[in-house]
Amino acid sequence: MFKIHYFPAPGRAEVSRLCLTLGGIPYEDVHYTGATFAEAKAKFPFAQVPVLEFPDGKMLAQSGAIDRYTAKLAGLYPEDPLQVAFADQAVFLLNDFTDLFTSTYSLPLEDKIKARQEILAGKGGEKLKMLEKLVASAGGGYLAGDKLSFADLTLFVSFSTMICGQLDGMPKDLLKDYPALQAFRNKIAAEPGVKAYYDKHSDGFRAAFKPDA
Ligand SMILES: N[C@@H](CCC(=O)N[C@@H](CS)C(=O)NCC(=O)O)C(=O)O
Repeated sequence: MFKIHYFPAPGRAEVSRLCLTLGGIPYEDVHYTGATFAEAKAKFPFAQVPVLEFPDGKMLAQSGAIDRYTAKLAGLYPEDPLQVAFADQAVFLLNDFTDLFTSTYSLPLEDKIKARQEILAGKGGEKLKMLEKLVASAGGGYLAGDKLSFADLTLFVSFSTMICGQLDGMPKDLLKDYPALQAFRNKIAAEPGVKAYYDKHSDGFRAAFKPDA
C-alpha cells in the first residue's frame, strides 16, 4: 500500500490525499509531530515532506510531482496535452500568489500578520484578481476541460486553507471580494468524493474545507 508521510494538517499533502481517495486507491497517512519529523527527516529524499512511499519502499518527494503522479493514477490528470497546460497554468498562477508569503512564515506573530496584510493589499491582491479572472473564465465549470482535475483540487485546497484560520493574518472572509473564487471553492467542496472525504475528516482546520464554509 502507498504511504503519504506528512504532518496531520492538510498543507502540501492534501491534494495527493484527495487524488488517491477519489481514485479509490488505498493509502496509509503517516503523521509526524515536530519532534518525530526531526528524527525521521534524514530518511526522506530531500529531508522534507510530503513524501509518497511506494509499497517497495521507494520514495517520491516534491508535492507537485506527487500530486501529478497520484492524479494520473486516479484519472484526475487530463489526457489532452492542451488541457494539461491549462491545468498547470492555473496551478502556477496560484504558486505565484502563495510564493509571495514564503518569507512571512518565519516572522514573529505580529510582524507576520502585518506582512501578510501588506502583501494582500499589494501584489497578493493583484494575483487574487488574476485568479478571480481565470476562474471566472471557466464559466462555473472546471479549470481544464469538462472534467475535474488535480488543478481544481489544488486551487480548492489552497483557497480552503486561506480561510481556515491556520494562517495568521489571512482573514477568514478573504474570498468575499472574489465571488468567482468563492463559488469555485464551494463547487469543488460539493463534488461527491470531496464532500465525502471532508464528512469523514472534519477535524480542526478541515471544517473550512466543506461546502459553504
Ligand atoms: N517544494 C517542496 C517543499 C516541501 C516543504 O517545504 N515541506 C515542509 C513542510 S510543508 C517541510 O518539510 N519542512 C521541514 C523542513 O524543511 O525541515 C514541496 O512542495 O514538496
